Amino acid sequence: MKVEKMEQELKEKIDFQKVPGHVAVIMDGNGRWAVERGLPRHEGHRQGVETVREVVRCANELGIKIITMFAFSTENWRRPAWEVNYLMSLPEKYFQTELPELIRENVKVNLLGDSSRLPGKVKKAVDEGTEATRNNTGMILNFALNYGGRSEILLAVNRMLQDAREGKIKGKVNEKDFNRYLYTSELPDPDLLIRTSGEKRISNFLLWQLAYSELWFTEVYWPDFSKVHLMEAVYDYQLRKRRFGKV
Ligand code: V0D
Repeated sequence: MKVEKMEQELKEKIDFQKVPGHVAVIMDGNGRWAVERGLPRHEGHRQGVETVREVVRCANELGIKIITMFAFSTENWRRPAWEVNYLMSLPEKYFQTELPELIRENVKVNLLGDSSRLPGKVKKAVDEGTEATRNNTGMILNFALNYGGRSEILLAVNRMLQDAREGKIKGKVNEKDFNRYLYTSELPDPDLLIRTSGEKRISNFLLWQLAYSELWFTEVYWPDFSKVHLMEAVYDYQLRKRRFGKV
């Protein structure tokens, strides 16, 4: 079937009053996509940025309020230096091409992760991009960069211990108190997690926040992921919610 027709059919099935408010995405399979085509791995990452653009546009059209994309994990430093170097050039490239549209579309870009340990030029690019969209009030676009779920939790625990030593914490802490110490303190938990490329794991992404999220997996590699797949995921999410509501 033609893509336009599939998009149209999905658009008619989706209940625009009940789209997931926060969608998290593990963008997996860029390297494999390239290697299967006889291309160098970085071609997969380059194509992956194109997919980010299309998915951000589509999420905005669907009325998704927050989208959080796993761009680089704390474990990814173990990759070959040339690949890490290439990946580290992407935030700057991304903002060079996308910033005008992000501003026009009123999208606010945020970073989740330890940005203090990023190379200077990456931190600068990210700071400029987030600063330029700081006052935007539309969709929130989070990039998890140098992010790990367990380190996020440990960072939260250690910051909490510091506050306790300073006498700022009285008695026991609850989930709501703990939430204030996470990178996502200002955000609701994801309603839906999408992972591409056939892997069915969380891989240290948003460990605390994904506790109650719906999980949606596809065999499709990230560079081949498109509007149709995002709409399928949203539609499937709505089917699950409807079934759940009936019990
Ligand atoms: C490669 C597929 C956007 C996944 C998408 C540093 C891996 C393309 C960004 C980005 C990457 C990050 C921060 C920011 C703006 C954009 C990005 C990396 C990799 C690793 F503020 N895509 N992207 N960052 N890929």
